[in-house]
Amino acid sequence: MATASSLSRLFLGKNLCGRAATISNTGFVKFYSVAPSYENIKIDVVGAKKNVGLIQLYRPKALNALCKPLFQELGKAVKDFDSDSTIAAIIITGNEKAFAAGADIKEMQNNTYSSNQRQHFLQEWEDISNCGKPIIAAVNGFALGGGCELAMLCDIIYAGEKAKFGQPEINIGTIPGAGGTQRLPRYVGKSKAMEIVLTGNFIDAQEAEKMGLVSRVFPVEKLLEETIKLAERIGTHSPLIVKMAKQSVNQAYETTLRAGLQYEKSMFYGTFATEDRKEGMTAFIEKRPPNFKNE
Ligand code: DAK
Repeated sequence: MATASSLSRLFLGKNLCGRAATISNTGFVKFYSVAPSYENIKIDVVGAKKNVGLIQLYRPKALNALCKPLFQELGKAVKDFDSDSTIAAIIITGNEKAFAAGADIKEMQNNTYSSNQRQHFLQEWEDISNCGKPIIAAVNGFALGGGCELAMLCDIIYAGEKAKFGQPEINIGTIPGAGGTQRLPRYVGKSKAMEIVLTGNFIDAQEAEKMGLVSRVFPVEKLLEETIKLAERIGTHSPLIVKMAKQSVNQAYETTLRAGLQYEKSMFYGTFATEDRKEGMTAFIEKRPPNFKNE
């Protein structure tokens, strides 16, 4: 069993600005200093092989409300990790109280229909779904409105046992705008999604897991450690094939079954154009671990 100090050693790394970082005994990221270019997020590279990009939403006083500058920083960090060949997977997390309590209500309070249209309000949210690498949401605390939608934009959601999910936009006279009415029914079915969207009620982590919104629930202090383990496990595979698998699963949400199956078959055939597929099968037959080259 890993001790707190061995875990600290395991995750001891350098952030992208070359500064040392570690995780505290409670499992939360404790940065000795903040990357100077970011004010609303913190980034780090973690895992034994330093191949996991970690993004922590960091507006604790506003429960990580997703203001435009935060989202611009998040979009840039995701893009940078996506194009960094040493990174296998990305984790987005918040803090113990909040993953994110939604888009920033104070920021949008005086918006109008025409200003939203003119300025393509919150358009940058789409950047996250263009990421080719797996993104895992590690959710502790509130994931509400845009916070829940951000988690659903990720490929896998792990939750701490005190996490709370919800689409409470109805309470403030609006409706979800980044997938709450579209992705949520695909995760949990129509009746549950309707209940969540029309009441604004929160659901807890255990219920979210039962519904299929969350894939696993952990004690609060174990969440980040377990999420890093998951990212590291994904990182043992060929990045090229991981990307193809992610694209293929995503097709299930974008198209008909027939078109999706066709897409999957083309991707499967496509893996046979890669060196990594050859290496994977050869290694199996030779009874040795594969040495993937991302080719
Ligand atoms: N925006 C701004 N500030 C927020 C906030 C938010 N969403 N949530 C919390 N805060 C701030 C509070 O104002 C408070 O600030 P001060 O008053 O101290 O300055 C501080 O965080 C602490 O909050 P509370 O005092 O309220 O804390 P409590 O523990 O009592 O309550 C709570 C926690 C999470 C239950 C409560 O804060 C709450 O109900 N928050 C609002 C949740 C919500 O309604 N979220 C949905 C927002 S609408 C789109 C993309 C995204 C979206 C739409 C379109 N496109 C791509 C087009 C998303 C829309 C939304 O998310």
